[in-house]
Amino acid sequence: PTLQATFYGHTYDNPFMNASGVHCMTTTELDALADSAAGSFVTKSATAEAREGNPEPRYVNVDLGSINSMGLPNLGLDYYLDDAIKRQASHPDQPFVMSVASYQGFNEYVANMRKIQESDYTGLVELNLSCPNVPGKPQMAYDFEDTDKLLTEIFAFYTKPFGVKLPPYFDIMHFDKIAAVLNQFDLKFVNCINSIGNGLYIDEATDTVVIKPKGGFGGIGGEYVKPTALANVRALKQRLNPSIEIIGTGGILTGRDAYEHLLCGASMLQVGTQLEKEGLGVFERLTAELLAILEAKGYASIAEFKGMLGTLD
Ligand code: RRO
Repeated sequence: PTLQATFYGHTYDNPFMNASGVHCMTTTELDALADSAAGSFVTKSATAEAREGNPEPRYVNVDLGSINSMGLPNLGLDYYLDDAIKRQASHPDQPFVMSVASYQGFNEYVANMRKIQESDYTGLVELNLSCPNVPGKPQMAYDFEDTDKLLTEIFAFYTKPFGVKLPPYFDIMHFDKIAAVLNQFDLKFVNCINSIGNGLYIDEATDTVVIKPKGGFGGIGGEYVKPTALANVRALKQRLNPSIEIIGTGGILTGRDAYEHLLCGASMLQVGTQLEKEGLGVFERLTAELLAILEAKGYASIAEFKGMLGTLD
């Protein structure tokens, strides 16, 4: 069988990518991702100005996942834009993804997208509407009206391909609402999910939190989040225009986890916590494990089962 993944009209060797934030801060880290077994990759979410981020410790791996409150540390939009412009010629047929966020809120999102529109970068952008870790700043995509306003303003001038990174939703009505907002726009993809925001992990030996920012509250990733991630992939796939593809992110530790995201309708798959824990070798392991599942089930390609989750009625 083949693990070839089709995404936004392009064919990738396999569906695996890093999740933004992991192994993608510098040109050196991005070079290593580009040379890895991953099918594609995404850059660290950029803000208009470079940022140090929150005080450390701000990322901790735990048994069943991770907790982070990085606070958008990044080298600034100009750095990632320069890197992407130089890099894009090396990936003409499998474009990578540039992640863009905002520290200040609404106006900075618009300004960042305007700068990309006016640049020579022609590739994909992932607009991060879901950072949970900036003290005092809400996650944009939990505000349906603001998200609608923001996308309306961006689509008034932006002509290059982009998608959005969403936070997890936990109510059927919220799936309906975000889908209704997103379906008004010619988005190329949505990425479900960012970390589950503002969890709390307590160290058993010391009875204290494990990360310093925000009194220990941070975004949860890893095994903890897989059922929520799968539900969000499935729910958005069922509700979005067929032209909007899904990137599945959350709880991918094994080939089986990857397979389940694909059953729910994901086209590409991103690995965050497990990449942080295991390093770039995770992509060789995951591709081997997913390939073995296709072989065992007699599938020749991902297209034969993508989105075909069984239900009991
Ligand atoms: O940098 C972060 O604190 C961070 C971001 Br921008 C995000 O989107 N998701 C996350 O878990 N951490």
